Amino acid sequence: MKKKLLVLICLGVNLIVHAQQKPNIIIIYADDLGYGDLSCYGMSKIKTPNIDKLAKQGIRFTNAHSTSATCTPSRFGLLTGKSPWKQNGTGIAPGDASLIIPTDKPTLPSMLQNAGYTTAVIGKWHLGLGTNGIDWNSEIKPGPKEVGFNYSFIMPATLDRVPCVYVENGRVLNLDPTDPIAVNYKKKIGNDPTGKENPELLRMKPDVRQGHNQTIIDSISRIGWMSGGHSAYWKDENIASEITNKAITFISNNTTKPFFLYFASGDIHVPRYPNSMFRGKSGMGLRGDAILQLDWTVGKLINALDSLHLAQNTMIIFSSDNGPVVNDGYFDQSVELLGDHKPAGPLRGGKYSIFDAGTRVPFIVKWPEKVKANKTTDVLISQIDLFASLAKLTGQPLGDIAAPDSFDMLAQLLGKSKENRSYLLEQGGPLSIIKGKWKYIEPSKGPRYSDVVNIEYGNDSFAQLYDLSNDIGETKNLALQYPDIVKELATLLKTNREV
Ligand code: NG6
Ligand code: CA
Repeated sequence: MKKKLLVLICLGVNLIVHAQQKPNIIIIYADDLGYGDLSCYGMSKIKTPNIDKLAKQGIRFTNAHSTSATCTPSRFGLLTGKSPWKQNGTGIAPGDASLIIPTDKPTLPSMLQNAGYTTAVIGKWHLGLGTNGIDWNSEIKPGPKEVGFNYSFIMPATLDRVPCVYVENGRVLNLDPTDPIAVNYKKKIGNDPTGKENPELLRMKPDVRQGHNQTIIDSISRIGWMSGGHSAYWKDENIASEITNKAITFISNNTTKPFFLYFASGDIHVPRYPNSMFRGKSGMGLRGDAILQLDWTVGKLINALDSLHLAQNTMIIFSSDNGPVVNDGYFDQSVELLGDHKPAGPLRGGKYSIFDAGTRVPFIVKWPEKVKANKTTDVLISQIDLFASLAKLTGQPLGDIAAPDSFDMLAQLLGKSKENRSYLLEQGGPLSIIKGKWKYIEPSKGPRYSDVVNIEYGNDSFAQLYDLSNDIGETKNLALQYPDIVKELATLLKTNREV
C-alpha cells in the first residue's frame, strides 16, 4: 500500500515537473539598433557587457534578419508570421493608425496562449490600435489583448509620435478625465506649444527637413499634434526604467506557469533622451548613451530572472527591428560625436535601406537548459521564423491559416543545425532575396540616397546581384556576369511576394 502511494506521488511530481518544462520565452526587441552597435558584434568605442554576456551564454547569429528595414512591418512579420509586403497598410504607422494585425487569425502570442503561456507586451507597439480612429479617453480596442496578449503596457506608436502616453491594458495611464486627449496628424489642435512656434522651449532641436516640430511633450517636439492628457505624459528619461519595472513585475507574477514576454525597448530610436545615469556617459552622444541604457535594461531583466531562479529555463531572444540611423529627426549631437564608430559594422546602407544594413541585425539566443554557450553561427534565419519555431517548441500545430511565411528553424535556434533557410526575402523600398551566397535586389525607381538621414537606400533602376560570401558590403554588382542567377532569383522573389 505504502509502495503504491509512493509510486503515485512520484508520478504526480513527475507530471508537475513535466508540466513546468516549457521554457519561459522573452523576446527583447531593440529599436533601430545596428549590426555593429554592440561590443559583441565588433563595436569598440563603448561596451555593452550585459548583452555581450547573453551572447557568451548562448548563440550569436551573424546572418539573422528582420523582415523589413523599418519598424511597423518588421513587428508585423514577427507577430503574425506573415510577410508584411503581402498586406496593404503595413508601412510605418502614424500614431493614430488602426490596428493592422487581424484579430481572427493566430498570432505568435495567441499561439503561445494556446500552449498554456501567459503573455505580455511591454514597450513600443507601433502596430495601430482600434478600428476606425482611436478614442484615447475610453477603452482602446482592438489592440494587444485582441491579438493574444494577456497583459500590455505600451507606448502606442514611436517615441517621436503623439500621443506620448502609456497605455496599460487598453487605458491611458494617469489620464485625468477632465483633460481629455485629442490627437491629429493633419492639423494643429489645442493650444499646447509646438516646436515650430516655441523653439525656445525645446531641449533638442528638430531637424525640420524631417518634421518633428509639432506638439511639445517633455521639452521635445514630436510628429503630430495632441491636446489634453497632460497628467499622462511620459518623461523620456524614465521610459527605460518604467518599462523595465513593469517587465520585472510581470515576470515576478508569473513564476509558476510559463510566460511569454515581448519586451520592445524604445532604445535607440529618436528622440534619444536616456536617463541621467547614461547621459554623457558614452562619449558618443545621446545615441551611444541610449545604447548604454539598452544594455542596462537587459542586465536588469537578467538579474530579475536570476534572483527568481528562472534563468535556467528561460529562452531569451535578443534582436532589433531594423538597422541603424544616426540623424532620424533631431540634432542630438549623435552625428558630431559618432567618431569612427560604424553602426552598421561592415554592412552597407542602414535603416530604410534594401542593402543588408537595413535588415541584418544582431540576434542572440540564450537558454541555458537547452542551448550550449559560446557559439556563433552564420546560419541564414529570419525573425519571421520565430512563430513556426516556437510553435514547434511548444507543441502547437500551425494549421492552414497561421504564420504562412514562417519556417520552423527550431533546430537552428537551439544550435543543433547549420542548415540555412532555403532563401529569405527582405524589404526596404523594393524587395530583395538572399539564397545561399547570392543576394538579388529587384530594380526600383526610388532615390538611391537620402542626404537627410545620410543613408544609401539601395534603390537602382537596374537589377543588383551581390556575392555575400566575399562581398558582405555589397560593393560589386555582378548582375551582368550572372544573368541566369538573376533570372532564377527574380522569379523566386516574384512568387514569394504574392499572397
Ligand atoms: C519616419 C520618421 C522617423 C521615424 C520613422 C519610424 C520622418 C521624416 N521620419 O517617417 O523619424 O519616426 O518614421 O521609425 O518623419 S521606426 O523605427 O518606427 O520605423
Ligand atoms: Ca525601428
